[in-house]
Amino acid sequence: MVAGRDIAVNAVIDAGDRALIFTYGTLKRNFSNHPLLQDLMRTGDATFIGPYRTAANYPLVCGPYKVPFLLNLPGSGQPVHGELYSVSARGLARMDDLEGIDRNHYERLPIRLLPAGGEEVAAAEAEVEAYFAHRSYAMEMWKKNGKRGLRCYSEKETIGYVKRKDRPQNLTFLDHIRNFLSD
Ligand code: PCA
Repeated sequence: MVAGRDIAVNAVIDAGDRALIFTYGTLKRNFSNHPLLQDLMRTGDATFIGPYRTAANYPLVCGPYKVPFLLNLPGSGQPVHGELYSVSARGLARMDDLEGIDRNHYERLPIRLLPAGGEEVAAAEAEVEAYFAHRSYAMEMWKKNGKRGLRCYSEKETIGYVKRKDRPQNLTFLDHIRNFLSD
């Protein structure tokens, strides 16, 4: 890490003791899990920082029920666009719960970002984390998608999206993933 870069980050994003989380899927504004962030923003446990994109290429793919997954295979795919939030410890715990961190659905890992728009912050970079597909199925998910990644999870990718409560309840999230991968 270059010292000058740290200073640039702090000048743009004063996150304090809050976590910086890059959202690329259903947590984004106007997508199905955004109400959690709205809740957190109401109580001051989350703040929208702005649109960002990944500094490196990453695969962004859809899995079962059109659930989006960022795969921790840097160099493959495209720069991925999303939204950056700062969140409190309490907010982060709720997001980790939603993303099944302790159930091996997703894993929260560091990612490097660049501002997606706005020339005035073009020199700044931010060190943040994102929810990646768990490593136990990431490579298979990439192959299953024909090694074609999206640049952005947009409205057209949500066609066919099935909310968690509307999925067969006798199967776990990981069961759905296994079925999708072996289909
Ligand atoms: N929610 C998280 C990870 C994938 C998803 O749908 C997000 O939006 O970043």
